[in-house]
Amino acid sequence: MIGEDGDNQLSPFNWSTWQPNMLSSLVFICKNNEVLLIKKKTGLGAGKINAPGGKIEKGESAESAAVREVMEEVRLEVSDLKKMGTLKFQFLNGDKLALHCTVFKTSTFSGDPEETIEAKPFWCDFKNVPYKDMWADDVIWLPGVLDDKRFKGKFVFDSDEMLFSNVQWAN
Ligand code: 8DG
Repeated sequence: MIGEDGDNQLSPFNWSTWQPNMLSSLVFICKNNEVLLIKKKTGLGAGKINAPGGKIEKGESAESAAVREVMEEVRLEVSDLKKMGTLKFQFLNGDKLALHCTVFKTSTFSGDPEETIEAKPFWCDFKNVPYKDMWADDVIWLPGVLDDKRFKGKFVFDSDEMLFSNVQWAN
């Protein structure tokens, strides 16, 4: 079971009334000890290494958006997605994006990853994940997800700079 949110006094943001203004999903596709990552070419986080994923559209579930985004970005058909956790991001800059992201993992897919206009995919050994080229929070929770642990995380960002992080792992 995932524990209660323990708000840290140091957060520059009051989480008690937090509401997302955008929903998204991410999918970590695993094969043996490798995970499929992408160099994101467009949109939020362009230039960073991430997993396939993106916005949830009206009427979609997090899971169906995840399946659609993987097909759009890397041309793989994924199924049997396991929900590993949730991420809450509050950005203090610009439009003050308040983004909720559902993180999935699967090892069931068909096809070979292909580069698209949105993403350049590559398989990466769990031991060589390029955290320095990823969003600053990923190093906190992705190792646990690759190790099959479930979590909830919340983060405050000013552009690319992470000002606050709080991650709770399932017991
Ligand atoms: P679209 O394809 O949905 O139209 O738009 P996009 O620009 O490609 O993606 P988006 O909807 O803007 O979603 C941004 C993606 O980046 C979404 O999958 C969530 C993910 N993302 C963040 N912040 C972080 C982060 O700190 N770590 C990781 N791993 N992913 C993040 O927005």
